[in-house]
Amino acid sequence: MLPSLLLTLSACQTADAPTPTASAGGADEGLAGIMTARGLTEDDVLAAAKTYTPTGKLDEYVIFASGGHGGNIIVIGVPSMRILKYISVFGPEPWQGYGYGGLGDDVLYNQGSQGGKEMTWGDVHHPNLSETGGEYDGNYLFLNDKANARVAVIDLRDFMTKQIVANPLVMSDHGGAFVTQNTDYVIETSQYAAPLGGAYSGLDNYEAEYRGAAIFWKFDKQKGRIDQAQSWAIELPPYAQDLADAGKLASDGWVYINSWNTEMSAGSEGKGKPFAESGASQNDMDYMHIIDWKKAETLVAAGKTKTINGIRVISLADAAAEHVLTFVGEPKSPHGCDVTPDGTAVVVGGKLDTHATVYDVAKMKDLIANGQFVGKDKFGVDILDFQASIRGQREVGLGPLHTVYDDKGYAYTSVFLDSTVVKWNWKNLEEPIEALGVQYNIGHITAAEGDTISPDGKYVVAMNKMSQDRYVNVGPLLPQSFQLIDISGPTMKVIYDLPLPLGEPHYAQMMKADKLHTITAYTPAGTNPYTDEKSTAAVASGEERIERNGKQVDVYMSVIRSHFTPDMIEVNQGDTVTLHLTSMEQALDQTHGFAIDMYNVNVSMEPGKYEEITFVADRAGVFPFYCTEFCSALHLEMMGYFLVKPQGS
Ligand code: CUK
Ligand code: CUA
Repeated sequence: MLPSLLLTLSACQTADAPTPTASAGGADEGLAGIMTARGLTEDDVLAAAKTYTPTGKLDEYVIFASGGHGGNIIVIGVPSMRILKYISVFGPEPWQGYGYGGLGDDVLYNQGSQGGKEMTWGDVHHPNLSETGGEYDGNYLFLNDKANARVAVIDLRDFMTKQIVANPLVMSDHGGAFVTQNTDYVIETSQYAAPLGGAYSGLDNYEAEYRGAAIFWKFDKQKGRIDQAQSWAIELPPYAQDLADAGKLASDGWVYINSWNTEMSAGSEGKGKPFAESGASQNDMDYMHIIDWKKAETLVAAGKTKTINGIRVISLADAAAEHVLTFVGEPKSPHGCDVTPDGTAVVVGGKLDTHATVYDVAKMKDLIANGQFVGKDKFGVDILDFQASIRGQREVGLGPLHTVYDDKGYAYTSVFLDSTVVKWNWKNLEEPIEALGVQYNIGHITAAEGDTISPDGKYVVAMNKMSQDRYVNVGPLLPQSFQLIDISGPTMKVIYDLPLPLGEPHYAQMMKADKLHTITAYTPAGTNPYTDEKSTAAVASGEERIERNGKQVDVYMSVIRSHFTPDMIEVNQGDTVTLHLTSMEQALDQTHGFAIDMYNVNVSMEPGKYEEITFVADRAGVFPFYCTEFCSALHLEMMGYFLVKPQGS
């Protein structure tokens, strides 16, 4: 294959380039010369040809990757692996002007506050795209914050965080933010148990009073927001719920959640007990939680709930009695929980096991419907027989975590301890596996259209925790590493390494880029991105003004290449100032910024955007304001003065 590739590439170059020589490595030396000089193999050149994207050409897929404790989303093009954007979600970010006085402050600091505390970071794990009929629809992206138990809604028309919902029940989440196949619900499940609602109780009461929960956030597709009043939750035992997945097609109406602490270890508690590390690893089996959410909906509708911190909760006792919640054993210290594209099976990987276990959805449904249980747990939840619930198990290596799927019936499992991606046939467990080494210690794995009912195959990405020797050493805090893997051929091949230097990605989803329907400007000019409507305070040219009402000063300002109108604002120290900014632009990429020196005020003014900033002019002096985006030849001149007269002058 390579000689023909070489010929093709050389032929393209011969018109105006010298003949390849084997000697040295300038750009004029032709492909063979460059290969020799750079020590490239045929596979390297093939990988480059598969990923290199010439200037002006667009990527076929976009990845939305969690930014881990960076609290953001990283948007990456595939196959080029070019980073396209960071979307700030749970932390302030200056480029997007998020968290520096503008309208986004309400989302970040008000909606996002927990227990009266402003949260300025998040630990994000599982981005999930909205779905219609089990396919990504390109409308919204949801994201969980493990650290502060929150869920965010990102609008994919403008890639902005539009809502943060603070979970009022649990202190920590992990299984989220997963969507049902028509995005009726965004699901968030707890991780570390605590008394629901945030009350105090000592660790001696762990079993009696600590709990987990699964929260079903109702998504209003019309408004593009979670409707908290229509949302509800299910109380769960304190078993450290882990990953979750929503059923689809054959399993629509069901949710599956792993757990890893059925021992109910609360750590050493300073009493010589084992750390959670071993305390939570005693049992050979933990419990997969099988949730019948359609039945749960009927309990909620019938008022069989208690209200905790404003949210309706189905009690653990009711959930057990009504088989809203049923358990089945899962080996050992399970982590990933991934429903197959057809919805007929759920694959679970055990961190301390060597198998991937394939649960059969139909068998589990029948066992529950027929009341065939092998016992109850301490909380009265019925347990299914493990062997009767599974199709089988496949040995995949040490420490299987997460599984994704292609279009040919193969599963791709990330195997942490072995540092491999293992391809196996989840319908024919006898078929030999293929293991590909990755660098190093893979966590999640993502596949093209992988969580839909029709994955594309083509690519998976290994999301590795360690990069070690892969990149130039940038100090002891190393980047994580994504490896793009071509799965279109008979064997898997790593074709690109991408360092991820801002947060530790956990999960990601990869969607066809042509499913996006992104805007290039807010229309009409003066549109508030958070209401989708033209602000009543937006101005047209000629309407700019400054209005004073006692100590309240309202500035109605237009923003257009290359000036702000008005460009001089004079107030008295102690005045409350509200700036109403209207971008008059509509042209592609004609973005301005607005920052006031020394006032920590900074917003981004994309074309047509309305922004609003309220602050107290508490420091007297002369403060230039200026445009932060290099928008024109006279960008530096796009400035003005904010004058604050000292008190009593
Ligand atoms: S988790 Cu991090 S690698 Cu939060 Cu989905 Cu498995
Ligand atoms: Cu507007 Cu620079």
